[in-house]
Amino acid sequence: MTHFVKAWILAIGLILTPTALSAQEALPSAPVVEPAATSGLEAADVPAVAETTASGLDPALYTPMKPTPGIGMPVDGNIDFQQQFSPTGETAHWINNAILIPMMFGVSLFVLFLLFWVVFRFRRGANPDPSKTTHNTFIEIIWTVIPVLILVVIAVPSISLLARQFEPAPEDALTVKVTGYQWYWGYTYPDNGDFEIISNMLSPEEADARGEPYQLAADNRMVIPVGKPVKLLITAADVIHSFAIPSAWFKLDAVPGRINEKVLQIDREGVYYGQCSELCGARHGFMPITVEVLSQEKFNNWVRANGGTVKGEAAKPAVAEATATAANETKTEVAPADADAATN
Ligand SMILES: [Cu+2]
Repeated sequence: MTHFVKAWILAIGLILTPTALSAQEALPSAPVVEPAATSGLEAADVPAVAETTASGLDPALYTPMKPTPGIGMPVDGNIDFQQQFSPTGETAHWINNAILIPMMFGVSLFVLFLLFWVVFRFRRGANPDPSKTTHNTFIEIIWTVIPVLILVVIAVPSISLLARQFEPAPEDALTVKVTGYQWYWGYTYPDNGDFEIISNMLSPEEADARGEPYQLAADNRMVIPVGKPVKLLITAADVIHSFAIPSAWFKLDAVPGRINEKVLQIDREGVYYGQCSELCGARHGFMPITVEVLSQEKFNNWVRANGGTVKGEAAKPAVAEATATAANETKTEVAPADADAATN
């Protein structure tokens, strides 16, 4: 009887707890940092009404791209990984689908077959006089060698993939510093005048108005050029966060007092979503990551719209874009000799 009473007390307690603890629900989605800190020049002069033009940046230079449904975001009912858009992601996805899953199926079916075979063929009724064999050298070699071969087939591509994921970026790669804060992200562009983008989650209404998925969409995006390795320096200002973009096969912890480095490369223009992936406090689930991948030319314009400087170009914000962009195409010639030396 006491058991019964205890169980009921526990059950009622459990039912009530979530309402008491759901601090996340109670908190408004208002950003911790005022958006004015966001983007240097523009933010101050743009009136609040301009919110509807999304970023508040000069629309002649940059208009936020609409995401493609099902690309760079989770898809309802999908049991596979998200579609991959980075070189390492494509390899990893291929290893999973072409090597690991067939092997898992093969091994499972083989073991199931052996099990049924033993159960039916060697049951007492069918096999009244069992064999007394205790050793069979040939079979013992087979069941050692085959699993070893299976492990080698898995190890070779997966270890080389692991190594490739942590290869340092080329010397001339664009650097973006990513900082995790409770509970939003900051993106600094040291190669482009060191401006910082503060990125907060959009409210359901704002996300809807912009045609973006709620809880994945952010007001200001991290923008990178397409098809180029970008060096991300990842850190945090308060507690441990984790910067993750599933469709780029990217995840790295953001640790206060430490800078973690990893290359991010996305080979298709578009919008890609991610989330903080290290439990970091009450609003951990509300600090999404939005990455917009643009052509080099559009990326340069975005940098100018933020009052930044384009690499290899004198600090003269918002001049004739066409000539400036043309000059930029040759921007990688910073120190070719050094770059070569570093890659070798
Ligand atoms: Cu976090």
